[in-house]
Amino acid sequence: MINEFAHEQRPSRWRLAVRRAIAGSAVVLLSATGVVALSGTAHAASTLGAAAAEQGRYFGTAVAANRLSESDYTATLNREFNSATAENEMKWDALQPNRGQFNFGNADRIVNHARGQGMSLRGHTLVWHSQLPGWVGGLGTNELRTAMNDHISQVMGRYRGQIDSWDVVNEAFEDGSSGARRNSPFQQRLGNGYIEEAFRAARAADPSATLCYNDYNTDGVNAKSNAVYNMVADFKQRGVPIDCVGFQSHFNSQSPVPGDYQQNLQRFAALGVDVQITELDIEGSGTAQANSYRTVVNACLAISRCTGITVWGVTDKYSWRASGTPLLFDGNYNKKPAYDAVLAALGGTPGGGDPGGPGDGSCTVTYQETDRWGDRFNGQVTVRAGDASISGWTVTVTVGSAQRISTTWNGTPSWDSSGNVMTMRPNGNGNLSPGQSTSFGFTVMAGGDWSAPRIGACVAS
Ligand code: G2I
Repeated sequence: MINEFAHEQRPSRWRLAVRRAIAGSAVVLLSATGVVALSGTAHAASTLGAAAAEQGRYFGTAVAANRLSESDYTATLNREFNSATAENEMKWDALQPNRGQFNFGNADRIVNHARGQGMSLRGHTLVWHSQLPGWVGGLGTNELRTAMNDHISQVMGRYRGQIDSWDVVNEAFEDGSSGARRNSPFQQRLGNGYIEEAFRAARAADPSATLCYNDYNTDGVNAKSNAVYNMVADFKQRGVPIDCVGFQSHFNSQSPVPGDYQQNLQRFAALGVDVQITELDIEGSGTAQANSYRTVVNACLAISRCTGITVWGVTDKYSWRASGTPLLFDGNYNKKPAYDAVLAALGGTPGGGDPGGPGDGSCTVTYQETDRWGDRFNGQVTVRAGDASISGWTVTVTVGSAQRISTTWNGTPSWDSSGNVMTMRPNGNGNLSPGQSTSFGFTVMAGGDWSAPRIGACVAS
């Protein structure tokens, strides 16, 4: 209960970071979670992520682990997006193919990549009837309940504090006019209460994560979205921990952006949950596709509780429906008209005209504690270039008087006379292209003080 209350009272980790980034102040700010994001933005944003951040939102994409080795894919991902969702790697069949046997390798690859780039993460998905390994469907009621709760606690526990939002339950309602729950193994064995149970288990597993219900064909007001709406209203009224509703937003000519899209998302937000656009893709091309994307972005921007947008892939060529060319980059990673429309709707301006150069760029920093032992912890600072390339950066790290930095890596440190203020400069990693990031790290001997170091604003050169 205390956790639910605390959650209600404060914005998500992402929101905090965004607000602080926008503040752009040189004053050192430290969030409750120990994540710091500071910037001195001087340019109109020229990437989706940077433009969305200036609107207090994230702009993310689904990521496939096996594409991260393709340099064009990764360059586009890193440059344009500031949030990532594993397209398949966090589904039940990928993570726990046999009971009690967890395979976190591919999920870890995505988490590590995203965090290394300073991106936030959406977790997709814990309880879903699809991509469910055979052993789950064969369990009886009690066993299934145990397995569901175990899966939630193991998976969310592994990534506790690292994943901003989780799709706790996915696609639990039938299509069409019935408004009924989908007849999944969970529904059959555990009954209507399984959704509530999953959300309660999720809150216990990571009290700071934003917990979402996620579905498709719920984008406009219809029987299915009404059923979800009634469930969310009931959960809020009874104190069942739900923080967010995800609207997948897979559109094509048979299923275009509904005329009441904004109104529908708004009525959910009015229940006291965040709304997120979680799997956006719109089949088509040219101006028509661009117009539909613009409508979606404008709807989100018009709703203060619409906290971000995720598109369901980086490039058309790897889309789950590639023939419909539904994404923002074509198969050669060229920006499509839909990209230009989204960037403009977010208030950004196309880049390319600004070659950057010394003193022209800006950078931001984020801090994370990456390890902790009995007497010490490791910290990592990620430095990310803004909209122009930079050729150098300077960041100060101030530790408490009882603390001492014993080791550093990937940077060139210098110290003030007290020994508590370290000024870090590059060690061969000073040249960053727009949106690119690098990290340096250090070990802090805690001396009994486990508070996070204060990270100064990034100064670019
Ligand atoms: O179907 C579109 C999305 C609808 N909402 C939930 C999402 O999780 C879902 O994503 C898609 C992925 O984009 C596909 O990539 O989910 C599909 C499965 O339900 C994914 O397709 C699977 C194929 O079915 C597998 O054969 C394949 O091995 O992708 C796997 C990895 O490429």
